[in-house]
Amino acid sequence: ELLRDTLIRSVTATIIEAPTVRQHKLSNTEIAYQGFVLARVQLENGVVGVGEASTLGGPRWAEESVESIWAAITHYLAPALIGQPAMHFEANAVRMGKAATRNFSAKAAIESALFDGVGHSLGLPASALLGGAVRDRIGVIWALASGDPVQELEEAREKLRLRQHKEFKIKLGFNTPETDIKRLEQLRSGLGDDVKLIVDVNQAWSEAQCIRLFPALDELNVALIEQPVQASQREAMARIAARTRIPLLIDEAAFTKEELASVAAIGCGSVYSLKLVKSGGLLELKRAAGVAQSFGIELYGGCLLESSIGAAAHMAVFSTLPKLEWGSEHFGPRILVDDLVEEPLIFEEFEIRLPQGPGLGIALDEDRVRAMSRRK
Ligand code: MUC
Ligand code: MG
Repeated sequence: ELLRDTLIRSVTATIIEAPTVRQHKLSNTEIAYQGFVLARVQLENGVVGVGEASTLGGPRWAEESVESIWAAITHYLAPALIGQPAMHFEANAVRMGKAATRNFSAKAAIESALFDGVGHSLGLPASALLGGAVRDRIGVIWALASGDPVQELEEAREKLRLRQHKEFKIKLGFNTPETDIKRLEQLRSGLGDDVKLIVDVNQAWSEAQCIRLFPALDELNVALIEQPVQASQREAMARIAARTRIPLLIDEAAFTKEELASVAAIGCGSVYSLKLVKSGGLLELKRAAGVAQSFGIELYGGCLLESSIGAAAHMAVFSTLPKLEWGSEHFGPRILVDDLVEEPLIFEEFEIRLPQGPGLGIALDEDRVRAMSRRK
C-alpha cells in the first residue's frame, strides 16, 4: 500500500536565478546571482518532494551548469525513475547511475527530493531516514569574497555583532598572491588574533607559490588551507601537505568517494569538504564521510552557496555524522537577497539549525520561485 502510494509519478526541473546581496568572487568565477535547478518529484499520493542543484557562475567551479542539469534531469534521470518506489533510495541511485555518468548535482537534487517526498509521506524528517540526527545545530562559517578588505572587515564585524558567524573563510586566488597576503593581513589585524580564519585558494596557486606563500599564512595563523593547487595535481598537493604546518582541506581534488580514497592514500590533505555537488546524493555523501574517516581525515561540511533547500539537504546528512570536526559553511541562505522557502533556515549563536519537520523540513515559497524562475 505504502509502496504503491509513493511510486514516482513525475520528476520536473526548473532553472532559478537568485540574486546575491553582493558580488562573490572565487579564483575562477564571480557571481552576482546564484544559478539553481529545482527538482520536484511528485508521488502517487500527491506529495511533492523538492531538491536543489547548485552551480556557481556556469560550468566553472565544476562541469555542470543549470542548463546541463536541467537537461540531465529532464531527458535522462526522470525517465529512469518514473514508476519506481520513491523509498527505494539505493535502487533509484543505481538507476540514475546507469542513466547518466557523473552529473552529481542533478542526481543529488533528485535524491534530495526523494528524501523530502518520502519523509513527508511517512511524517519523518529526512535525517531519521539517514540514520537519525546526533546533533540539531552546527557551527557555521561565513565566506568573505568581495576582495575589498574594507568591505570585508565591515561585513565580518556585522556577522560577529549579530552572533551569526565567528569563523571566516577568505576566498583567495583572484588577485596576485601579494595582494591576497596584504588583504589577509588587514583582515587579521582588523579582526584580532582570536578569530578563526581559513582560506580557499580554489586551485589558483602553483606548488612553488605554495612553498613561498604558506609561511606567510602560518604567520597570520590561518587554520586551514583549502585546495591551493589544481585538482589534478595530486602529487604536488601531497608534497605541500607534507611540508606545511597548516592542514590542507581537500575540495575539488575529490568528488567521488573513490577519488577521495586515492587522494587520501597519497596524503593530499587531512580534512575533506563534504558536498552534495561532489558526491551526487545524500547516501553517497554519508559514504564519503566514512571513507574520509577510515583514512583519519577530518570532516568539513562544505557548500556551493545553496539556498535553504540545498542547505537543508546537507544538514539532514551532516546532522547524522558522528563526527564533523570543522562544522559547516552553509551560509548560502544568507547571501541570497531572497531565499526560495517560506521559512529560511535559522542562524543563531554562530550555528545553523537543522530544520524540524518532515522531509527536508522546508516549504517552497512558490511566489518567489515563480519570480526567480528563468523564462526560456
Ligand atoms: C568552494 O570552493 O568551496 C563554497 C563557499 C564559497 O565561498 O565558495 C564555495 C565553493
Ligand atoms: Mg572550495
